[in-house]
Amino acid sequence: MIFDIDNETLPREKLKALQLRRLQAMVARCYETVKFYREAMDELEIKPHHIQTLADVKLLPFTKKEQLRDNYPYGMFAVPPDQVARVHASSGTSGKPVVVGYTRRDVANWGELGARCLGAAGLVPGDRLHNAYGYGLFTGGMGLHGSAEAFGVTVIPMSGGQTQKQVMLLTDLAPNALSCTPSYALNIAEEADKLNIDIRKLPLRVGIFGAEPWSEEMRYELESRMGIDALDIYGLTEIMGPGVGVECLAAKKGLHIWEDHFLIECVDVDTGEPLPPGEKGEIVITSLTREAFPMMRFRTRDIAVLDDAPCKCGRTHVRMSRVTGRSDDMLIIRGVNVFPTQVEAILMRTETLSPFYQLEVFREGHLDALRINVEASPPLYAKGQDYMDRVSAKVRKDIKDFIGISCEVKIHPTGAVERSMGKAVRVIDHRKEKN
Ligand code: DLL
Repeated sequence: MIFDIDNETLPREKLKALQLRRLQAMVARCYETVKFYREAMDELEIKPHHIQTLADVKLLPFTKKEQLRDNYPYGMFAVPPDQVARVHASSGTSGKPVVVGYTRRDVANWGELGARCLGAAGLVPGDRLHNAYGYGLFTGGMGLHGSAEAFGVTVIPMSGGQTQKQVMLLTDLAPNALSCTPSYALNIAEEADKLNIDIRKLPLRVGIFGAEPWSEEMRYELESRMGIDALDIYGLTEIMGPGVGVECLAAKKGLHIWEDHFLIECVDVDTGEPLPPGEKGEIVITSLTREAFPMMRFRTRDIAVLDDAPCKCGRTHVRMSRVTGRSDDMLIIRGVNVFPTQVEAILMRTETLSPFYQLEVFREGHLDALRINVEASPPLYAKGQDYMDRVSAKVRKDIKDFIGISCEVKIHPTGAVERSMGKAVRVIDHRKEKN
């Protein structure tokens, strides 16, 4: 269902004209109201009137996460405190979080864009959404909650954790859609198995999964295990929570980014130069309508590819491929670049393994070494160590053949790998530990 037919199917020429008008207004407002942006533009000798075409966006300075931290907590806000309706914040595991503000209109826009996402994912008003993203400063819970209310579905604000209770409510309240991270969905599916509940028999139809990288193989796992369509949703604290873009059920091929509200670029990670559609690079986002916390060319560090070909769902908004990973999650093992999702894809193609895994990186002498911890499916475990050794050798060979790295593959019994309640921790990097 298309929630906002006029805007979601706006012809691209009109969409671009709208983007330009909004970009010009946004740049002028940032220049006037946010000292950080004014100084950054002055340094490059760029004034708001230099933005004459959409391509001129490349004249503007990039904004990096460190700069947001430096302006903690309110330095990047573009409205007076009495106009800020709500704040959210990044998890801030490494230092101070980034605090982000929303005006009432920002909150309303977020709801509308989230509602578009629910429609694109195949929900219809009257459906029920079980929302298992965490509520709080993290944008997942409140974001999907607002989307559900704007769209007109019943929201079950479960939040993350209490996995047994999740299964009970999925069974008893009969929701049609589940929103959570893909890794947590797996955790829920496993809990249901333990409780002898067949999720595939429930009315659950759609999964709205995001907030962490996941692979097509993981989609297949979740869809077959839960009897649902699993769709990808994207968002980030600094720009707007979940709802910046979503996959449509019709094509299931890339996430439509709502371009009337966001100007999306893909740039070379090293040089920052814009790349044409079809080339893989870092996603850079400029918000076009945010009032409280406008963002100019935010370097997301997310690696993806853009595709502006028409989509069979009828939406005209550009599509972004799955995010394969963050540039800062990329491991460099003996000179080869590896994303955890690449390893995930291979593990999940190995049927005798369970889809729970974690990578450990450490130093062996002067070289980096990778250990992959993964769980055996119960039947594999029952077959004993010799058999598991053979599976492990096969996975090692596949990883060598497909990714090009040598690694150790350690197969553990069920439950050995930590279960995720939200974003899964895929990599433990012992190189960062002090000796
Ligand atoms: O994760 C917002 C969100 C909540 C998105 C619920 C989707 C669903 P942050 O905690 O700020 O915000 O993390 C943002 O998570 O830069 C990506 O690296 C990653 N990420 C988000 N969505 C996806 C996705 C929320 N669909 C960071 N695929 C982003 C891959 C994703 N990575």
